[in-house]
This record gives sequence, C-alpha cells and structure tokens, in this order.
Amino acid sequence: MKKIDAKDLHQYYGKQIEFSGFVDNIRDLQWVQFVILRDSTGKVQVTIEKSEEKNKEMVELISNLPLESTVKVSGVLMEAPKVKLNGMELIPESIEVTSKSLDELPFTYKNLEGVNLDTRLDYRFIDLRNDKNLAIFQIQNKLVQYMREYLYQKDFIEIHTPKLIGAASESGSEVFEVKYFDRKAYLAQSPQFYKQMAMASGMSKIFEVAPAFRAENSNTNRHATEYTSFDVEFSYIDSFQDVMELESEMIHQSFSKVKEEMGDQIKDLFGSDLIIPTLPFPVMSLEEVYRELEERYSYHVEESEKNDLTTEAEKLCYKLSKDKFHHEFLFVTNYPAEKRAFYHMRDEKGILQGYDLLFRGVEITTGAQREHRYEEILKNAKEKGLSKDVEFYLEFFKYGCPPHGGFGIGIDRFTMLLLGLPNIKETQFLFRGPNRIEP
Ligand code: AMO
Repeated sequence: MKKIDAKDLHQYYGKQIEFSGFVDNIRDLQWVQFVILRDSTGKVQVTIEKSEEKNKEMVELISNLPLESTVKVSGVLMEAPKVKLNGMELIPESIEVTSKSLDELPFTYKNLEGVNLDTRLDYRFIDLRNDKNLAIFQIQNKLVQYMREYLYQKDFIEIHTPKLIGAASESGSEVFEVKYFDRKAYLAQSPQFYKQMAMASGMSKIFEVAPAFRAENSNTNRHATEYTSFDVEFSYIDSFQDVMELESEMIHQSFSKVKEEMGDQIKDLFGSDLIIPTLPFPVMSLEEVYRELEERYSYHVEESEKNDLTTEAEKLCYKLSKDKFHHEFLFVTNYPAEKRAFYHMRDEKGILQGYDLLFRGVEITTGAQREHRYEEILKNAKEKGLSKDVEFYLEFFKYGCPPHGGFGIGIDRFTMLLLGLPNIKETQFLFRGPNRIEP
C-alpha cells in the first residue's frame, strides 16, 4: 500500500488505512494508550482502548516500545473533534514494529537548549528530527524552488558542471587538491569558468545549484569549506546593472512566494519576519558606504582598508540600508579592480563592473559583467600572474563570445540570514568546516 503522508490523512476519514511513522510520544493511561506518530509532514494520534480484549497484544507491544522506533499501523481513521492533534484519531487493528530504537537517545532532540552543537552535528540524523531543524530545510527547499522557477520562467536552463578539475580555478589559492590517478586534480571552488564556457557555447541563459569547495581555514559563523552555490550566468547584457536587476527580481519573487506559503511558520518557529524586499534594491558605491558610515555612525577605518568592506562595515551596512532606504538588501559597487577576480569587466577608468549584494549585513552574492574580449581578459589574467593556469579558459574568448554576466549566491548563508540563525552549521544538511568532515 502506498505510504499516506500525515498531512493528507483528512482525506481518509472512515476508511481502513495503513500509516507509518516514528513513535513521537506515548501516553500510557489507566484505560487507554495514546501513541503519537510522526512523519516529515505532520503527526497523528493512535488511540488504543485497553479494555478491549482484541487490543491486548498491541497494548503489551506499546508498553515496551521505546520512543523513536518506527511502526506501521493498520486501522480505521476517525474524525474526532475532541482530539487536540488535528481532530482525528487512528483506531488500530494491528501494529508492526519496522525498526526498534534503543531506549536512550544521545540527547533530547525535542529540546535542544543546552545541547552542545558538536554533539548535535555528530548525531545530525537525530538533531534533524527536531521540528524547527526540519523546517529549516523545508524552507530552504522552497526558497531554491522559487528561485529556480523564476529562472525557468525566463527560459534559463540548469546545467551540471564538473567539480573535479584539472587546474586550480579562479585564483590558485583556497583550492582543495585531490589525488587523481597519477596526477593532481582540484575541487572546484566555483563553476565560474564553466558558466562562462556555456556563454561561449551559445547557451545564453544558464544556472546551476551545486557544491562549491573552499580550502579556507575560516572559522566564522558564515564560512564552510563546502557549501551550495546557486550560480547564474546570461548573455547579451548591456552592463552589470542587468545582472543586479535579474538577481533582485528573482529574490523579490521567491521571497513573495515563500512568505505566502511559509511566512507564518517562519515567524512562529524562528521569530523572524520575512519582509518582501521592494524593487529596485538600493545601490551604493563602496566609497559612498564608507563616507556615510563615517557621517552617520562615526565609523572610521584606515584608508588602506577602504578597498573592501570590513566585517564591521558589512554589519553596519544593515543599519545603513534600513535607516537610509528602509531595506534589508544593499548592492555595493565600485570595488577597486585589484581586490577582485580578473574575469570581472572594468570600464575605461578601471572601475570594476561588478557588485556584492549584502543581506542583513552579510555578503550573500558576488556578481559582475565579465570581461569577454580576448585581449582584455588576457591582459587581466597576466596582471594577476595567471595566464598559464587559465589557458583553457582564455580559449573560450577566441571564437566569438557574447557580452555576459552573472552571480553566485551561497544558499546555506542565505538561509541562515533569512531565518535569523546564528550559524551556517544550522543550515547545512551536514556542515563541512576546517575541523569537521564527519559524519
Ligand atoms: P564569491 O567567492 O564571492 O564569488 O562567492 C559567492 C557567494 O558564495 C558564498 N560563499 C560561501 N558560503 C559559505 N562558505 C564559504 N566559504 C563561502 N564562500 C563564498 C557567499 C558568497 O557571497 N564566482 C563568483 C560568483 C560570480 O561572480 O558569479 C564567486 O564564487 O554567499
């Protein structure tokens, strides 16, 4: 029989059904046993009358059954307005234990207060049984689904680029090396070069949602050594403004849909208001940002640090963006070229045609118009001492390549900020960091 989801049970009142799930709770009273079963979509109460002779075996079974075992219950589903849990109860005829749990769990997943995060990650499969933790992934799933949908509406196609690569990509640093038969290979830190290869292939509009690997020894709340990157690239743009416009529309639309579907749940579980960002998103140059941070909040940094946003400045940008624009997002532009990747386009004055997008005071995206002119990209690569390493990439620009641009969003970080969670460890299915590569 096909597994019925808890959320669909109301369609089966008065019917003989089978329901499978985890044993979430048992209340063993004098005359009756209430067994709460749980699947990923909800919960249902199974009611066993102790006085009925035919229930004797089931009562015995339940009396000795550890919580978190899994069972398959056959019985009749009754509408029962008095039952607090969804106004229904399952009256069982038989119960089959499909997996018996040990009596003691490593920790009480229902109340995680005081449970060490490392212990939780060691037993992530139990940690994820917590309602709130499960919800993180259900919300993340919707967010990605609606971002994908936006792109599909615009005729983008999803491609799948290799993560095992022969030459260290982008910069040569921060890349994991792996043994590849009798030679070295690397784990891709971004699909950047292949997104651009797709443009040279004439694909015009592509995206990819896939792992990216960073060999950075960064132990912050927003860095991981492996994360999920939502990458977009498209051709025939006039400037990086087109890229910012597409990204902000995509976020606007997906936030609207997530809010409609899960806004209440986000508020209840995370206390976080999902605010649909108005269009267009505000934009400021790096120079303007530092000027205003100084004027408004007396935030000073050394001139030498003003070629990038300090972590503190990033944080203050949240306040700035709210105070100045009543907005939670902020595009920051006009970064100096020497701080940025060689594939970003620069204008005649050497100003970078790219941006960072900050959300709630943390960078979630880098985006840009790319340099698609062979001579220019060669010059930029040489300037960074990269021309040999990126020879295969430079080939893409020799045989016709349209002007193009794109961006990458770290999904795990984005989810963390959206739900107001303290750490990226909470939003990765299994966190990967400098000190954690297990389970
Ligand atoms: P960048 O390196 O800025 O740009 O990365 C883009 C976004 O990816 C996320 N991110 C991370 N998330 C978790 N842990 C990390 N260690 C980590 N590093 C990056 C962030 C970041 O904003 N190729 C360009 C994108 C492009 O231009 O299309 C790139 O990778 O959210």
